[in-house]
Amino acid sequence: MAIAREAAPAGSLEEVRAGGLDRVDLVELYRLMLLTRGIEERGHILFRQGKVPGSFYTGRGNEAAAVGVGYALGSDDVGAPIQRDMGVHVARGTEPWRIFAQYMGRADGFTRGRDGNVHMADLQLGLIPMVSHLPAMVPVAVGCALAFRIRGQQRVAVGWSGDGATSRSDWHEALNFAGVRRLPVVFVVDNNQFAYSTPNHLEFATARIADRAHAYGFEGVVVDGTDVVSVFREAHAAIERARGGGGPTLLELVTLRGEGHAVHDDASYVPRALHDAWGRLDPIERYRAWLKEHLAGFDDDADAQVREDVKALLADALRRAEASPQPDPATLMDGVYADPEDLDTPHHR
Ligand SMILES: Cc1ncc(C[n+]2csc(CCOP(=O)(O)OP(=O)(O)O)c2C)c(N)n1
Repeated sequence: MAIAREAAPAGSLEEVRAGGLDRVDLVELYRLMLLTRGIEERGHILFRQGKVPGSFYTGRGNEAAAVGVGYALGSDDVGAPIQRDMGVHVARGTEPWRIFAQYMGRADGFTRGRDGNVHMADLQLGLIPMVSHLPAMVPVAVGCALAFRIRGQQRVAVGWSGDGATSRSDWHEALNFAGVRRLPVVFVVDNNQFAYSTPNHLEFATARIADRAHAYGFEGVVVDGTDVVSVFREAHAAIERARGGGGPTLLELVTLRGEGHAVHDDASYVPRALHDAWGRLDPIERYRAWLKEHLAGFDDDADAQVREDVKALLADALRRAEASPQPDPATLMDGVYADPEDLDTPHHR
């Protein structure tokens, strides 16, 4: 039997407003999800055109989970998302043209052609670029939270991992340390039910991943990751509780990975019936239906307007990214090693 609390669904407009989302927010969440999917769909086309070096990963099906948490972050908070969380970057205000430039390894990408194309983040927006090693972003988020505590800052760190990554010991060490110190950190698990081809029932023996929070002294919550309003509500509550000294929360956001692990994987190991059942829970379709039912004035015309705006923005972003040059080979070693004089940590002074 599960120990973790199960989050309530979106509910009525009154309940959603009471949770801190007004009309502008509600339409913006929709726009951000469309933008997220549009970026990844166009990225996939660029890949097929041979313009994206390396492999290509998407978070299809995870748009509500990523946008919902990204939108709940405060302006001084820090996030360490993973490869399924393009929506966090988008919700935080990352410029789409720079994401396309990143995909194509251009000079205006965040890593200027270095490293994997989704190992990216705009540091200016309080996001930390991921590395491949699972679940490396989780201890990093805990380190940020410890720094905020030591400096006396009212800031919160959010660390993401996949479901498979929660089987690693460093994930448990991070949660234990954060629980012991009651650090201002929120752990988000994008539970898309598969770690590459390994299904949930071969990953953990508890009923839910969120049940594990109990062992570390804080609350775990299971959230329908296809319901953007429910995700926002839980993320906002957890972040503000952490800011107020209430310690960590573990949010398990449940979705189904909408595509293969990456473009090389046809995901044929995912049972057809499961795939079809979750296909009916597409987060964008669900939210569009919710808006049309609950938000007065959000009719087909209003919907078409948002979609047209997103389309135009992405067309412009692609043009701008295509015009970005390839990185100058002479800069190859720039940013690979830090000079001691660039560091301000005490032992480097
Ligand atoms: C320490 C480590 N071991 C193995 C891998 C190879 N690897 C990359 S992604 C992946 C599956 C990750 O599954 P999950 O955490 O559920 O995230 P998802 O990709 O499903 O979103 C594995 C095993 C890795 N990156 N790091």
